[in-house]
Amino acid sequence: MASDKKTRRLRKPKAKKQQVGNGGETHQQAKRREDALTTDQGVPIADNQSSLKAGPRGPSLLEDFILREKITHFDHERIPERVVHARGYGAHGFFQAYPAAKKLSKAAFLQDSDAKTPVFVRFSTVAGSKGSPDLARDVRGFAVKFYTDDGIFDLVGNNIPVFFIQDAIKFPDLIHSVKPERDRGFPQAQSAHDTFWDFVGLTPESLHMLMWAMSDRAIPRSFRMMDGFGVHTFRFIDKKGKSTFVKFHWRAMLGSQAVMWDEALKINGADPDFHRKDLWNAIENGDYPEWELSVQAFDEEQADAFDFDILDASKLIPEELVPLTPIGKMTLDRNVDEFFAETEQVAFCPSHLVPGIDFTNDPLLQGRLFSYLDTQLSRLGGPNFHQIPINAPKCPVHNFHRGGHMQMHVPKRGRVSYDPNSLPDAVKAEHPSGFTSYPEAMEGDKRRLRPESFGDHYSQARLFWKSMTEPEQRHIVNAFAFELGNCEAEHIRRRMLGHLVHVDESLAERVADALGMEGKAETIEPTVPPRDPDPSPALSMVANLPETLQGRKLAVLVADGSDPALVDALRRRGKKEGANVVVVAPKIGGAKGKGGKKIGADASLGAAPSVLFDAVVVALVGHGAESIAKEADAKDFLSDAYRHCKIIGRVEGSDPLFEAAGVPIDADEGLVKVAERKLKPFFEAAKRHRIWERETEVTSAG
Ligand code: HDE
Repeated sequence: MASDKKTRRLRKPKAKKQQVGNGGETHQQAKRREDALTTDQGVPIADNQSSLKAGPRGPSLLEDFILREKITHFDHERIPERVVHARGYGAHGFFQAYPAAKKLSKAAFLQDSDAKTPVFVRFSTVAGSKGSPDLARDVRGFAVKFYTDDGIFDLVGNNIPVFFIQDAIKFPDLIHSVKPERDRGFPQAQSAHDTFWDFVGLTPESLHMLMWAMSDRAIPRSFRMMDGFGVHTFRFIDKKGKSTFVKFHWRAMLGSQAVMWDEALKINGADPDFHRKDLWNAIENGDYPEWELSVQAFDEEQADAFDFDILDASKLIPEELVPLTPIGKMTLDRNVDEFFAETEQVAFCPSHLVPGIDFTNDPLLQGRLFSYLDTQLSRLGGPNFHQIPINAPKCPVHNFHRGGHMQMHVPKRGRVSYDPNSLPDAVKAEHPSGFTSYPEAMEGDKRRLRPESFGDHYSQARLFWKSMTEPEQRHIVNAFAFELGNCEAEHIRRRMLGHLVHVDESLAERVADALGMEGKAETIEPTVPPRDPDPSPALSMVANLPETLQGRKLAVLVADGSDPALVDALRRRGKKEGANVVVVAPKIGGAKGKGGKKIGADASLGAAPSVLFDAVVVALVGHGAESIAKEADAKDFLSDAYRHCKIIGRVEGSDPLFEAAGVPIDADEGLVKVAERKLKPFFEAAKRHRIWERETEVTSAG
């Protein structure tokens, strides 16, 4: 009986009830073979909607190679994320050298100022995993791949010019301490926990970098508004073989800008893709971001005269000591076509170098030269990762490497795969202009030592602190208080306070005060007593902020009754100033403006809090103003803009919202009246970005 039932179930239903494919009529069939959906083997697929079954209700058949191929490919879609810098975003562009560059280096891409060298850049955070939010407090990676005529040059830098450790052997310890704690698997993308502060507190060489990591540099406003640094000292080699030491600097043409900590926290909630979206949109809109590449160039004699070691990556060279020499400009003008194929598979290696550039003996750099090639083997599956299009040089590649996982290259037929050779199909030979290492003299005993010249851990931390403006110092204090406040172990906090005393006593006191730990600093004896360097004004972001609206985002808050003519005028003026004006209305469908005229919205209030913008205009009138003033989102929009020290334009009629949000209409020069014929004062003020004096009025939390 049972088998009878089974036969019945499998019996073909009557033709009219049978469903084939996705239901026939709605499915667009490709008209031509070239447009056809195919398997990976190129076999055209007739039905991509249903798996192959015995009867309409199954079971599925093992022979369904189309289903199995599709699912198998899907199962293997992910590759291991980068062990550090997992969260990142990339774009294509080009680099053009300035004429001055060729005097310093014979590198092919620095010789011709008319030539455009293609580049690919990937920006990243360090600690978080691939899905972590963009605005974590963290160092940002700034890695540039130059596809030069002489091969690939990777400048794999960060947005901070120094590093936590001096020797590569400490890198796994540093990273294990900052990553989620081993037993509990949290926190994600955060240095604010015991293990990180335990490690750095016991590693005083990290003090200088900690000052940078606690500063606003670690919460950039945009990748486009972020400087980059090569960190290590490199060498440039000129045509005669002369070596000049260089430190690489990328300067953002839009200026170096940051968000505030409270903004960062809120942006992570409102738009965790804030940075990647910003870069993508800017490039799509044709606002191509640019960076100038400069070097600090110096010779052996100058290097010997510095009171720090140029091989120590925890030190920078103040620009007042060695000024920047601009050598070219990079423009990013093309988004990727496929995130995975390009941004995820791009493989940077500091060991990718071209003739005209060379390494130094910086022990951190030396370790990196091994690490990156090694990590690509496990991430990308084998030694042929250079054949993936994003990694492939754009100049000829010839050698006798053979085979390996996923070998794509089919050389011309021949027998020779060794060198030297003399058979007729013999191919490429060594070339006199090929890469040669700078013949630096070497001497010394083979030992595991830190040089004494690496011993001063506090002087440059102090240099950084002294170079900051008042608001920047305030933010550093608040960041230390936040991070150490998240440490459960009291001895870890006390130890850090003990280190801060050597950076600056007032810094240590302010942090202790914020933690409620006055007088609790551990006594720490520095190995080398700190010096008291002169400040380096070039290090401050606030002091060097360009007064511009270029690349910034302005929100105009409207509701029913707002004036469409004013909104148009704001859009036009914003565009002229290089800003992106976004109209925010209670509903994405827009508002019914004055005279019944529709005002289109770019975003709804719930989805576009003011933390996503650099300045705001509140353009409310009449009953629209009265009703929006009752909404929590609207009150937060305005009170946050105020708290974050932004320039706020106020259109007459908006007062109910100001009252409801508790924002005084004339508290300071950042609150500016706006009318259709009175736009200039607002746009001029908005170029200042923030009114820092307001910060202490509003909150001590920064
Ligand atoms: Fe990295 N680093 N790093 N790093 N690093 C990696 O390589 C490493 C260091 C930097 O967008 C990894 O491909 C060691 C300093 C960037 O794909 C890995 C040491 C600086 C990126 C690695 C350092 C950097 C990485 C992980 C101490 C600034 C992302 C995945 C000796 C100058 C590149 C990968 C991208 C990535 C090792 C220290 C910058 C594991 C051992 C200093 C921008 O190889």
